[in-house]
Amino acid sequence: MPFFQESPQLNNQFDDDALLREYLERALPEEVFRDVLPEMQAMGELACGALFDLAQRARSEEPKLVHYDPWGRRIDEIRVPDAWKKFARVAAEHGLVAIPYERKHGAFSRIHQFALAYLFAPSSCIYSCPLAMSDGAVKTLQTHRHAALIDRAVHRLVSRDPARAWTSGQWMTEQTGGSDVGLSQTVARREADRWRLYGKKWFTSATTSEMTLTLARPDGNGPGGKGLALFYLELRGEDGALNGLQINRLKEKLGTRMLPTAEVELNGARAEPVAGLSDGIKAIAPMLQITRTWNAICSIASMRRGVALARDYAQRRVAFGAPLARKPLHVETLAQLQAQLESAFLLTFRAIELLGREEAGQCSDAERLLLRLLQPIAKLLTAKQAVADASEVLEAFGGAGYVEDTGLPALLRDAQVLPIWEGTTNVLSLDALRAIGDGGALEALVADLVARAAQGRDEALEHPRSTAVDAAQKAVQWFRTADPEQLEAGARAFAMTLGRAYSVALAIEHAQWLLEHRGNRRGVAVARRLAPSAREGLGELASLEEARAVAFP
Ligand code: MFK
Repeated sequence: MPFFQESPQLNNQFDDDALLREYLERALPEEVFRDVLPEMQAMGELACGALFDLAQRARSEEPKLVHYDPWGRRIDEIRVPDAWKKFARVAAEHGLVAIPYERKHGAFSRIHQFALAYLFAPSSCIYSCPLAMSDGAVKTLQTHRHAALIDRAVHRLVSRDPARAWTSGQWMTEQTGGSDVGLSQTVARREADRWRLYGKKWFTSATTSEMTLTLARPDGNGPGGKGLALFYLELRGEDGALNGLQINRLKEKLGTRMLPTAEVELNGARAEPVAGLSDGIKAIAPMLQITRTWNAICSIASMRRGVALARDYAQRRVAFGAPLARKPLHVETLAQLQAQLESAFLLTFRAIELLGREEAGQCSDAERLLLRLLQPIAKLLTAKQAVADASEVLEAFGGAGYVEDTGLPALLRDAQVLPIWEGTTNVLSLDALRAIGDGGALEALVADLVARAAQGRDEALEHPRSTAVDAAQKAVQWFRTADPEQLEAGARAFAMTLGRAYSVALAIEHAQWLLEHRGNRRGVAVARRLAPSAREGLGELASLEEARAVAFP
């Protein structure tokens, strides 16, 4: 008899997700939970059904850049696969950008939005990217209270009507700039009462968007981020022609291949300042905070998709006389993947809870500081974990995980962008130091960690509690005694230690809730499994001299 392996199957991605359901029941008031439940179930069904099938079928399709029309006119048109348009339609109709601005559920609106995004993202071929930037653009225009631009763009960015909905880009990266955005060379000139931009943007994501926020240096301004200004730009004029832009080429990327990512040349593009004529990096920070939160959501969504597939496959695949689901070492591997997902999930949604409270005007000063610090920590930790987990998930499928037409390799390739865009792990680690430097954020994190860990009243939670509190206190002590060079060298280990210790505290809180409301000890097992991770990382750091000798032998 021929031997075939069975492909993994997905069930409704909401009904099937114990953690998401428990979290929403815990975090939302009962009437809000009841209200959002049908939307979650509908998105959970799309994510395992129509969208999943579409993403699987279309996964090898890519956007095309057409430079000329048949008669020789330069058009620089990016043509996207039909699947991409379908993802756009579903996203608009389900309000994935609109929900936090409609604010139907007050401070809980961000949880509502991001729980849906968590379900949508892994079946969307990275349509989450334009959604992230559009959300960030609304936030930024509203933060700067630019009435004319709000009037012009916001109702389109938050529209639930796919025919009216716009998306936004976020053009920051230049050849000279990269992470060091202050090196950007694009200039802004005032010409006949209009600002026009000249320069090259080296990476622009989802370049089919109708508008973008971007940075340029007004003539006469000094160097660095201070000399840049934040501009609003529409890609096409009323006649449909590009607005003083050329799209030079699409990038050949490792993953995210349905997402059009382009090099764009600005040859006098008309643009509008959003927030004065300097301090552009500071002005675009509200956008970064939102896109980095989306990045964390996409990271945990990728982890969740991987573990869902691997878990299902483990019931089907028989090897060495039994399904993998009965093999102790495989069970152990799946348990570790699930625990890591739970840790990253709780960290991300804690930042989201605070974001929702801040937007509803309910944040205390300490919560605002905590939010500022959790955003880079959640981004960097979840992104790194998503790559490691995707690699583990592929391995759980053996050779099938390495074969293109299973769709599994895309999990790993798409995950690899998560620690890169929106700030690399090192850039984000330094941003965590920047957030702490302003004063109060570290104290706020530790106080919240101690309070949450203290909720674990079950005896079995004592060890995770003391481990998390100890790790955080050691990290604080290290921070207070390190010199500037040590601080920079240790920034990544420090940020990760804080994030892991805080995640253990969140896992303890969740475990206690599960015990009390479900009589279920899974959360206790998760918290105990995660506890050792809080101790990783911040050991003795070598001196720079020593590190240099090793790094450059
Ligand atoms: C799927 C989900 C994700 C979707 C992704 C969307 C597509 C991808 C699009 C992109 O990838 S766009 C490119 C992303 N690029 C980056 O994220 C840049 C990475 N580099 C950094 O983040 C650097 O830290 C940074 C450029 C901000 C450092 O620049 P500087 O010149 O050293 O900044 P500086 O002088 O420290 O800060 C300037 C001001 O901004 C300061 O305010 P003050 O002038 O009042 O002192 C900072 O406090 C403030 N600032 C910087 N980062 C901030 C911030 N404020 C709040 N939050 C932050 N994160």
